[in-house]
Amino acid sequence: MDTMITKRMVPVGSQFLNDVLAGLQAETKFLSSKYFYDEKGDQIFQQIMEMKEYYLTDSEMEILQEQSAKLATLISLDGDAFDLIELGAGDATKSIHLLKALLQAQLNFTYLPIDISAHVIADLEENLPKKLPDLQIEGLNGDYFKMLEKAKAMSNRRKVVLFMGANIGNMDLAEAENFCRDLREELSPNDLLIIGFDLKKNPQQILAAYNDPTGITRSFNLNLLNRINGELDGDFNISNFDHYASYDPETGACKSYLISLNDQRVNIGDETIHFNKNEHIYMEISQKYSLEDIDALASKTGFTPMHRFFDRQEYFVDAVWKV
Ligand code: AVI
Repeated sequence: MDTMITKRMVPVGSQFLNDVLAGLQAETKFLSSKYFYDEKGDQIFQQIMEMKEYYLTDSEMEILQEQSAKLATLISLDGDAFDLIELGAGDATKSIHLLKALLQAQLNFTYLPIDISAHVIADLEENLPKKLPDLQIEGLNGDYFKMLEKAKAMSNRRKVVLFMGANIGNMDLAEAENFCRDLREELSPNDLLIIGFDLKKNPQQILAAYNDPTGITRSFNLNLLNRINGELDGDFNISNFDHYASYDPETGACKSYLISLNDQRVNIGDETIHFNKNEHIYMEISQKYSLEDIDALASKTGFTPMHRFFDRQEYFVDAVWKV
């Protein structure tokens, strides 16, 4: 009875269900890391960002804390009004430093955070004006490109787009190229893109960030199986899977997998998936870039590199590209 109720709760043809089944029925199994972020996944990601091994957050935070005034000068160009559009704004803990610097420089801009989570946007609209009373904010809840279209329809002011947090790294190189090209299509001459990349560095350091000894990243990956159990009527036995992370210094691809620890069957709704012992599910890529890779990506997709902001250790870069 319970099962029937749960099954009816899964909308037939839901995108999540379709993507999960397509991934697990493929010859080489995969799941999309975009589904990591349910409420529990958000909490675990918060813990990841606090881990000492996960240097990315501190590095980008240092850039914004220490170099936002310079970034604001660069953004202001000829001083005309603009829209600052942030893709995947989250709680804006990093971008708040830039917002402060832009306000301090008395620039005329509206902050348009875009996020797929309505909850995130509502929080930003409620809390940011308490911290920055002069801020003009217009939150946009939805898909990046649909919301960009909406932002363009709202005003014809110059656009400055922020895409930080190394989120571009969660796309493989071909996807990143398509994404940047699509973004370029939405922008006009003199618009800017500020985009965060995690840099290629000592492979041990990169691997440690995605394979922490406390197992936080492991639970981040396994949580997607829990999510499938809860939302798609799955019966994964989580203890039958382990987390494996790899980094290839030649390509810069840091990948994570879940490994089936034995031969097993898993039901998801009416479908049954077979796993062989040691079979892997490809979960996520966190692509690392060299400066040459970044410039090549810019020029292949119609942008001109304008400036780079590094943290002191040069682990991370926020690149400023001009259309
Ligand atoms: C959100 N994204 C940039 C993170 C990253 O570093 O690829 C997600 C993550 N996965 C494991 N740890 C962190």
